[in-house]
Amino acid sequence: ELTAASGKKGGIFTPTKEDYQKVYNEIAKTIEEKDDYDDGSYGPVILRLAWHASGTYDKGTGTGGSNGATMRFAPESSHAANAGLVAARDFLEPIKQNNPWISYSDLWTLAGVCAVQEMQGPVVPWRPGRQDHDVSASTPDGRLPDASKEQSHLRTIFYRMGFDDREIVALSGAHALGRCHTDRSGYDGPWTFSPTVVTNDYYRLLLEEKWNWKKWNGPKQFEDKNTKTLMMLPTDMALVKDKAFRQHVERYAKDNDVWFNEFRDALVKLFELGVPFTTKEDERWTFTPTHA
Ligand code: DDH
Repeated sequence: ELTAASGKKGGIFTPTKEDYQKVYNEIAKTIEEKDDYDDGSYGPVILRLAWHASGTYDKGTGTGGSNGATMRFAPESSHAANAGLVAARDFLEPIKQNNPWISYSDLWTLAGVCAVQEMQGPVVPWRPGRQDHDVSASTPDGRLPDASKEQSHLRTIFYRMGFDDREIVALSGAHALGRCHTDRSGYDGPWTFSPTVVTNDYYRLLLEEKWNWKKWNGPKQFEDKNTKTLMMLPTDMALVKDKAFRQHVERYAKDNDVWFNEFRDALVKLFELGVPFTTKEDERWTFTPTHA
C-alpha cells in the first residue's frame, strides 16, 4: 500500500524514512499486543532471529549475513541453531504482508533494532538495502556458535565474521534477554531476572553469582548457587574464564552506559555484515522508540 509519506518516482515506489518508521511502529505495537508469549515479549526471539540471520557471515568469502534472508528456506531454517526461530518469522509475516515493499532481510534486521529499543535498550542506527535471495544463497550448517564449546571456538566463529574480543563480549550481553527452551536448544532457563529488559545484568551476574554445574539429564549448563533459577551456557562462562574476555565483562558490569554504547556499535556492524549498501554509513537512520 502506498502511504502519504512515501515518494513515488517514475511509478516506482521509493520508501522514505517515514515508511520504515511506520513498519517499526507496527512491529512495536504487535510486540506490545502479543504479550502472552513466553516471558511476556516476542522481543528476545525477534532479536535472536536478526542475529542468526546476520551471524552466518564469512568475511573470507563474503558469503552469508543478513542479506538474502535465506533462513526462510530449508535446510537453513532447520539447522539446529535456528530451532524455534520460526516463532519470530511467523510473528513478522503479517507485517511483511501489510508492507510488501520491504524485503524480508531488511524487515528482520529492522525488527531486531525495534526489539532492542522497545525493551529499553540503546537506539541502534539502521539503513535499508538488503535484498532477498533464493535458496541457492543459503549458508552451510555450523557457522553459528555452539554453546557447548569455549573460548577458542568463540574466537573462531566471531573472528570469521570480523569481530574482535571486545565485540564478542559486547554482543554476548544480549543474553540479558530471553531464555533457553528445552524443546529448542535443549538448554533450560533465563540468564537474568528481567529477561524482557535490556540491562547489563548478564555481566553482573556472571561476576557476582556463584555458578555450579546443573545436575540434570540435559546438556551441560550452569545454574546459580543461590536461586537455581538462572543459567549460563559453557560459552557464557568462557567469558569470565578467559583473561582477555574477562576485562570487558568487568568494564560492562561496572557501567551500563559503556556497555550500551559498545553493544549498539557491535549490533550496527552485525546487522550490516555482507550487505551491498548503496547508501553511506552517515546515511543511517534512527527510529523513535514508541515509549520515548
Ligand atoms: Fe544467544 N542463545 N548465543 N546470542 N540468544 C540462545 C538464546 C538467545 C548462544 C546460544 C544461545 C548471542 C550469542 C550466543 C540471544 C541473542 C544472542 C540460546 C537458547 C542458545 C543456546 C535458544 C533456545 O533454546 O530458545 C551462543 C553459544 C552464543 C555465543 O557463543 C556467543 C548473541 C551474539 C546474541 C545477540 O543478539 C547479539 C537471545 C536474545 C536469546 C533468547 C531467545 C529467546 O527465545 O528467548
